[in-house]
Amino acid sequence: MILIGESINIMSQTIGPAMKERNPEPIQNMAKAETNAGVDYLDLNIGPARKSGQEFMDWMVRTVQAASDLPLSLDTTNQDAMEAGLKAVKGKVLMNSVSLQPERLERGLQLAKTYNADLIGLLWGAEGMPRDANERAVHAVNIVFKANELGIGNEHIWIDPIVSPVSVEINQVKACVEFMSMLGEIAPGCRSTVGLSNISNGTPTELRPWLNRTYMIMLMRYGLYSAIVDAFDKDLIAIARGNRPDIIKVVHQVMDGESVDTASLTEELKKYYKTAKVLRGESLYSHSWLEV
Ligand code: THG
Repeated sequence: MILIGESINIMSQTIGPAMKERNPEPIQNMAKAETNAGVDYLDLNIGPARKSGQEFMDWMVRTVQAASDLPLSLDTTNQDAMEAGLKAVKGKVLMNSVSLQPERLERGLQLAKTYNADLIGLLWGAEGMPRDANERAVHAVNIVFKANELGIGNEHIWIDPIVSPVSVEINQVKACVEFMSMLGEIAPGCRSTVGLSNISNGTPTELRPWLNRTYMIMLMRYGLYSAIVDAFDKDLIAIARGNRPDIIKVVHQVMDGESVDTASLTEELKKYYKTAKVLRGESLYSHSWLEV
């Protein structure tokens, strides 16, 4: 799987202020730390960047590329900033993202074409968040069709079905997995990605990794190609790299409705079992789901 480090991000309490002050050192240190943690791309999330977006993204690209050789994912809704980043970047690049709002779609696809960039096709429609797997499917077909019209091949499109927090709406958690299981037939040859940590937004910090890792395993089962992740979660990286088949086995057993002898599981595997039950919608989410 392709892993994209999420930590260079305007919302971050440590990196956000450095970004606003154009202070390169903390950002470059973070870029190096994520690179050493073993991810494949770095996401540069400058947010909406309504003010001086072009200068901001240009500066971010140069700052990070002076510290890391990894390819970048340029994360902004400001299309002028996106274009400035695409101009500044050296090497392979991913546009994060192109969504289906009419005013976004056309220009976003044009930019991808012009700069020969891969793009994340974010399944956010004219009416906002898709309600279920079918609405996601319709959006996916539409964005792939429009991209193909411009001569952009499916291998350049990374579909993002939009992960939403388990603490908010379990049906959306299930819909995202269901959609992943359909994607290969809907858009053959397309790649996929998710903002994985979205699943645990609003959850106590120390518990978030259990949700992130378990949900990743569920999506990986249906061919998830990449994910934007916390590069510093060592167990998550180990799972993504295929080094924890024991964990994957338990999560698959829950997905298949197999009965699991929980008494024979280690404390660690029990946590994955409980978390998988929650993410399947078979136990109710609460902040103390690992205790019950
Ligand atoms: N899809 C796509 N891009 C995305 C998302 C997506 N980009 C943004 C986001 N979602 C993915 N990136 C993050 C980055 C950080 C966090 C979650 C998702 C996060 N950070 C901690 C927090 O906010 O509490 C820690 C912040 C800090 O370092 O202080 O949760 O869905 N295409």
